[in-house]
Amino acid sequence: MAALLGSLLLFASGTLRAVTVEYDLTIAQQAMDFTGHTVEAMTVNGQLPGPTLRFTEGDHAVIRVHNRMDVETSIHWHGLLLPNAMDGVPHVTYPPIASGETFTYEFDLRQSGTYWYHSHTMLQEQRGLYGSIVIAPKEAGEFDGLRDHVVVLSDWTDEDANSVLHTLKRGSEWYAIQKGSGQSILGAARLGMLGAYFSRELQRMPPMDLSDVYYDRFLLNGAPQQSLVAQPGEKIRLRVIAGSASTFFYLQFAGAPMRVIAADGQMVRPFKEERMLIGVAETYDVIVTVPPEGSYEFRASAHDGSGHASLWIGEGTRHAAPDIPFPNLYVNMGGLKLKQVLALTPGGSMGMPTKAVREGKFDQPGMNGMDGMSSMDGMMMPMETTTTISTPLMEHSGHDMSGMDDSMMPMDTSMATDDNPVTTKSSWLGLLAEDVSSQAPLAGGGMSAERPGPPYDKLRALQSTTFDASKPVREIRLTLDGDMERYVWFLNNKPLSESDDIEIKRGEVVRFIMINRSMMHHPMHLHGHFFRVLNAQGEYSPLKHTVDVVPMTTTVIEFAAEEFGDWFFHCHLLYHMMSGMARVVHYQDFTLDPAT
Ligand SMILES: [Cu+2]
Repeated sequence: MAALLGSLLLFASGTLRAVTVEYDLTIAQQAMDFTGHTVEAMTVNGQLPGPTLRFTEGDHAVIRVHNRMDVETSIHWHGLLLPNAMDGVPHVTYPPIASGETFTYEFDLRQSGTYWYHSHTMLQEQRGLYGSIVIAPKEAGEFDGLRDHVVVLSDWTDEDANSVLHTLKRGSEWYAIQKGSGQSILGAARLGMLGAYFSRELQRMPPMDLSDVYYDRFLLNGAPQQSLVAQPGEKIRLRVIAGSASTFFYLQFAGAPMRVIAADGQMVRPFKEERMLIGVAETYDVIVTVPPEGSYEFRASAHDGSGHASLWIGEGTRHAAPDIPFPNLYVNMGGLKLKQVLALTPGGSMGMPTKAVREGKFDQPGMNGMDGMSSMDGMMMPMETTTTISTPLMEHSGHDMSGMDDSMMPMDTSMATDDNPVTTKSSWLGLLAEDVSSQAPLAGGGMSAERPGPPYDKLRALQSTTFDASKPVREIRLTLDGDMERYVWFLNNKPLSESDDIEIKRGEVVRFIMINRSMMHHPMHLHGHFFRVLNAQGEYSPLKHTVDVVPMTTTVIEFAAEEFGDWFFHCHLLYHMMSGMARVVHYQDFTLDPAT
């Protein structure tokens, strides 16, 4: 009895200590100018990105989201552990916030670190609905005395995002669907409407034109260039958030290598990095030390080389970060175009046929596949050179590769005179080009040292992250595929609309084996959980909420199924998510609120 009383008192005092922190976020359509043209953006409290929400671990958050737009909206808290009904995915965890309505989120903060929030409705994230979350730990750690500065990276196009997707799916009935349903595509999916939509698309959608879309600007806290006053010798903790819709960035500080201390909000054993790749929806905390004199550039370069955004730290003479070698590409595959090569999946499966996948042949983390590429012998393969081409900011024109040395052609030099450079006019093409060119079997040399992949093998958790060995393990194998001709993206060869939920049980350890048979990076995000990314650190494998599954590789993640609910699991490339690359992870016996 005494023990019981003791625990009750402890509980009571814990409750008393909890501080309630309240925010009001007003979402509105607002004219903004990033390019010299005024277009309508979507803002939070009149800002793009939205305000930084600051809390301390253990706080009770009350966040009222007011929708002043003429369309429905939603806000999802990316990376936060919270009750399912507070997760903010329309038609999955709650009804959308209708025009003129307010939704009040309320939850306890069970974690600390750098996170972010964004709309989960249609393509609104591309239009500006995102912002940062900083949660201080209950007890200050080694780095908490440092000054911190939030860095939200994003990509901007003046083009309406629906028209971007329309272009990607040219010939589709996207607008009809949108008008007809008046709901998000997720909602449509829940209603089973998308099956018909996609089957129509699969029959009649003509091939996309890769060169129609590009980003006008890359933004750092809402502008291409920012500066930060700092003292020589000062150490600053940058909380870097990739809030972009579809852009990965290379991060580099001109002053000295960065010290990486956290990934996806979780502290890791610190390590130094000269240049690092951040995937869409990931966060990294890095410490930079301001050199004795001058202003030093912290640069975020778009993965495809089409531009960058900068934070100039310190005052005086400017010292720029180096340009990153352009992802050069040479494609002439015996009449095949790049998009046709990419369209080889899932049919060709790039050397990873479904039968072999089912037999578990590709279950180990790391590089895979490409056996099937032998049928393409004699064709020119894309490749990456290490030539640095200095491109002016936002220069989208193609680059001339006529000076390319024949000896650099890895597979078929007989075609070297038939120069047919692919221009990198579009971000999409650039991303694709990068994906193709960075593949070891294709490029002959893998990702170059100057264009590294994600730094996952260096991420080491501070404590062991293994689970109780007595728990049952559920293993789920997922192939990541795409059909570029139709611009449909799949998990296990099915888009969201044609698939069942992924069912799991409370108390299990769930292991996802993700086998990427496509030529694109897919930053996969699981709502409401942290998962271990199995890597070189073994027992100390890091905990993340988003992981880039690199082209032609297998990534294995594990999580404890302890967060009851229906949780969205999807590729965080916005247009992939909207084109089918998503699932609902459903806990057995969980029932949705009927209003949802
Ligand atoms: Cu994807």
